[in-house]
This record gives sequence, C-alpha cells and structure tokens, in this order.
Amino acid sequence: MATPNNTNTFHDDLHATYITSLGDKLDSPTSYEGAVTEHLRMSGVYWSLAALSLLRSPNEVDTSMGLTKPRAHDERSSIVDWVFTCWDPKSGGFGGNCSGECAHDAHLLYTLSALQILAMADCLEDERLDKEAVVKFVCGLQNEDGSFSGDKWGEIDTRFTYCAFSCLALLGKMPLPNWDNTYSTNNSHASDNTIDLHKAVKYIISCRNSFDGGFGAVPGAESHAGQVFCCIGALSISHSLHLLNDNPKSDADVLSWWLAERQCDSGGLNGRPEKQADVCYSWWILSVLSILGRVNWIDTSKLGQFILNCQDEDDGGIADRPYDMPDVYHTFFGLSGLSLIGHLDEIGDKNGRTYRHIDPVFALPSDVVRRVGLNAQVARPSGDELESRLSMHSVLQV
Ligand code: GRG
Repeated sequence: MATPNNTNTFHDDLHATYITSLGDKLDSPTSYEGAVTEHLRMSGVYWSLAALSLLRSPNEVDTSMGLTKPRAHDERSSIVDWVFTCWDPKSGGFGGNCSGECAHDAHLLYTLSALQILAMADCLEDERLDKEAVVKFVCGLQNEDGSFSGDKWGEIDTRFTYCAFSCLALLGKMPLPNWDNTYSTNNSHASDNTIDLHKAVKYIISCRNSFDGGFGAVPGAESHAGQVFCCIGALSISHSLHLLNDNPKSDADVLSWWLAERQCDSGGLNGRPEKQADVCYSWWILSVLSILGRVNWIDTSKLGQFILNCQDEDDGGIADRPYDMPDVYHTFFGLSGLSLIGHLDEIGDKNGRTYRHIDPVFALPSDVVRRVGLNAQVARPSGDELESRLSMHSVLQV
C-alpha cells in the first residue's frame, strides 16, 4: 500500500523489482489481477517496459524483462515473440493479448502499444512486422468526418486519433501537412495507405471547448486532461500546433491555465474540475505543459512530493493516490511525471544513477524517439530555452 513519507526517499530498487516480477504474478492461474487485466496485457507490457526503461539501461531492461530473448529459467517466450502472436493477419492490427485459440480483436490502442514495445526493443525492422498491413489497418479506421474509430466496432474518441498518428509515425508513414500556417490547403485524402490529414486535424480542433481551452473525447464533450493530451499530442505529431492560437479565446495560454488549475491542495493533479487528484494526471497534464513549454506553470515541488507519497514503501510500485494499492499504469505515469519535472535527474544526481528521460509526445524514452527518428512539433514562448529531451523536435515560437 502507498504510505506517505515526507523524507523524499525514492525507492528505485523496489520499483525495479516490482516491475520485473509483475509478469510472474499476473500469469499465476489464481491471480485476480491477471484475470481482470488479461484483455489489456499488451498495454500492461508497454507500461512495464517504459517504466523500467526510465530507471535502467536498454540492456538491463532487455535481460531482466526477457524482451528480445527468453529470461533464463523462464519457459515463456520473449516479449517480442509474444507480441507477434497477438497480430491478427486478417485485420492487420494487434490485439490486447495472444491471437489464435484465445483470439482478441485487433484495436488501435493495442496496435500502438505493440509498436511502442517493438520500438523499445529496436525491432521495428523485424521481418515479421508487416508494416503495409498495419498501415492499412490504421488508415481503414478513419471516418468520413476525419475522426478515428478504435476498431471495427466503431467507437469514436480523440484517443484513437492520437493512437493512429503515433502508429503512423512509428511506421514512418505519418503524412506531414503542406499548409503554410493558414490551415487552408487540403493536400491530403484518405486511401488504403494514408489518411486525410486535413480532415483529421479539423476533427481534433472541433473537439476543443473554447470556454476553457480544453478538449473532449468528441465534439461538445467535457474537457478532460487525458483527452487534452491526445489532442495536443496529435497536433504535435502532425506539426499543426499553430492552430491552437487561431482562436485567441482558447489559445495555448488559456489551455495551459486550465491545466495549471488542475493542481489540488495535496500537490497532485486532477483530470477535470471537482475531481480527486490522481498520479496519472502528472503525465497527462505535464506532457502537454512540456509540449507547450509551460511546465513551470504548476508547483513542481509539491507535485513531486505528491508522487513520492504514492510509492509503496514495502513492495515498490506507485498508486493513484496515497494509501491505495500500486499498479503498473500509475507506476509508469508517476515515474514519467517525476521525469518531466526534472525530479528523476535530481534523484539520480544524489544516488549516482543516470535516469533516461521520457518524451512528452510519444511516451517513449527520448533515446528511443531519437533512434527511431521520430519528429514532432513543440511550442516555446519566445526566448524560452529548449530542454535537451525535446531537441529532436521542431520548435514553434508562440
Ligand atoms: C501512449 C500515453 C499513451 C496514450 C495512448 C489511451 C490513450 C492514448 C490515452 C488515454 C487518455 C485518457 C482519456 C486518459 C485518462 C484516463 C483516466 C484516468 C480516466 C478516468 O476517467 P474518470 O472519469 O476519472 O474515471 P476522473 O479522474 O475524471 O474522476
């Protein structure tokens, strides 16, 4: 259980052990958590690998997780081999757990997690990855109005636009806009192997709420920090962030102010007004403030203390809030929050370790983003310095 401490102790080794032993726990036939999270294992594996990647070197992650080769004394295949068993050749996408006997429908969420795992494993060029089929799966999910469905059953949500853009970027197939900051040129159209970028971006903008500057899941839906990440992340990947400032009533400053107001007395952040603080919003909010160059709009010291108070001091892992049980989703987003406010660097300076950085657009270690050659757009108030983790991205002065 997460027990608040005011000593600022960071439980590095306990977190690493928590993450590396999680697979064994969930695979036990009597595990309740294993049963209820079976359908989303692909994302669980992504959160685990990405979390450990912030604490350990690529080689250590590979060996201790069995990423590209099975672990010693482990009968299970490597994670990369398992990822390919979850690929559905009929649709071209990946499911949340193994196909075959227990086939799971392919979904954009799990297709992105699968590609993120392959990127961390440096296996995006593996011959088993049929990039053309995956691109076709992603592009086939775009709807007439520019939105994306998550799968063939049709749910629409700005989460899926982000997933589609990020998948295409990882596959080297993200189209780039040709508009000269006027957002008037329709240079794209949907087909089997590309999307209509103009419509996709227009759809994202239609999900913006001009009264608070935030974004919802569909047009007219309540602003929510998770959806804000998806919309700003997608605008960043499509190099369209300048569109934020087309409407002065809900520009980057208005949005950043709404995000800064999410900080509660505890120091933690909530996802929308009148809700409880939750560690995961350290990621959904700080990632956007990083992309917009405004992390200093919140009290980072109080937030850092809140995240440390959510650590399980006995068994490792980070919970959503103090006194709750940890899980790998909150562990990843808690560590990412500590990374984005520079706390992991400070802790590393004290305990003699070098921690890797999280990229706020692609939710992958920055060195992986650099190796794959991913490029997005970040905004900086003029005169602001660019942190080193963002140096591979294009900069828009706002
Ligand atoms: C690769 C980082 C990454 C993301 C992929 C899945 C996805 C794209 C984004 C999810 C964005 C999102 C909607 C996050 C919010 C998740 C969350 C904590 C939802 C809880 O909602 P409520 O209404 O909770 O239960 P609140 O906090 O509002 O009470």
